[in-house]
Order: sequence, then C-alpha cells, then structure tokens
Amino acid sequence: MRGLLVVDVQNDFCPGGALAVPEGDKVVPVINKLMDGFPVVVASKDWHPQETVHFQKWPVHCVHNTNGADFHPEIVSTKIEQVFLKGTGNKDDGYSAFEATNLDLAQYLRQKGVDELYVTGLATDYCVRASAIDAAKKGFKTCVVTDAIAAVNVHPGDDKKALEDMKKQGVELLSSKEVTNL
Ligand code: VGL
Ligand code: ZN
Repeated sequence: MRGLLVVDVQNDFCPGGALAVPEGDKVVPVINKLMDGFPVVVASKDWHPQETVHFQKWPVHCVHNTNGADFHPEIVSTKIEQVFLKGTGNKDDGYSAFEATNLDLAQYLRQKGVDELYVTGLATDYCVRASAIDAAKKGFKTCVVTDAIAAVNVHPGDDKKALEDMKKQGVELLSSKEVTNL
C-alpha cells in the first residue's frame, strides 16, 4: 500500500518565514492534490526547543508551539492522519522524519500496511533528503515527488546533489503527474 509523507511544510520554511526556502510554498497545491490519491497521509514537523545546538547552524526556526512551526495555512491538514515531531532535543538536528520522538514513523507505516512511501515537502537538501534515504534504508520502496519539493540551496547546486544522493540510495524520482497516473 502507498503512503504519502509531507515533510515540514511549515510557516518558517515558506516565504516570510525565519528559514524561508525559495518558493517553498509552491509545493502546497501539488501536495494537496496528491493527498486524494493516498489511503495513508502523514506529515512531519520540525519541532525545536528554544535552545538547541541546531541553532548554531541555522537561524532560530520552528520553535515548538509557535506560529512559525504551524503548517502552511493552505495545506489541507484534515487529510493528515498523524504528525511526527522531530528535532525535539537540544543536541540533535533531527533532519529525518524517522527520527521523530513522539511516535516511531517506520513502525506506524508498517502497522498501516504501507510498503511504498512517497516523500514530499521541505527542504530537498535537508529533511526531504534525510527522510527519503532513511525510508529506503528501512526497506520502504521510496519515491520523491520532484515537483512537490523545494531546496534551501545554502550552496548553489545543493538541490541537484541531494537528488543524486537519493538516487544512489535507491530512491526513485517521479513527477506528481507520473505518480497520479501510476
Ligand atoms: C530543515 C534546515 C534546518 C528542513 C530543518 O526541514 O529541511 N532544514 N532544519
Ligand atoms: Zn530545523
């Protein structure tokens, strides 16, 4: 069975946010459309404490229970059956949704009968990359939806490098159109 993972589509990663991904909000309508085709839709949230080593590398963002950590207002969150919170400690980055601390994502998906995971969201070169590679390593057939992701690109080309890394780890890359027609 197919599951959709929506990674970190939160205000702070969208234009105007504390760690805005260029055009981060362009993924929202694509993800909303994809949701209808999936029996299981889950999401992750970057969910940091006020002080963490993570903020030595990044501007303060997605502090738990703040507006910046909320989902983008146009994401149809009623379709998301469970949210996985990550980066919750003060000593870890928690880039992968499989590092969530409130619930075990891999266990949850297996329990639901999901063996194929479609990964979307923000950001291509950090949390999408880490989550997709973890999913593949954990034995899920894993696909990243190329028009449902956007990159931070701290260094130009990080997005392309991330896509290459994911492919090397056995992650398939498909457009939302291809996914819808599967
Ligand atoms: C992310 C940088 C810092 C992400 C999270 O969601 O990709 N990137 N924290
Ligand atoms: Zn973060």
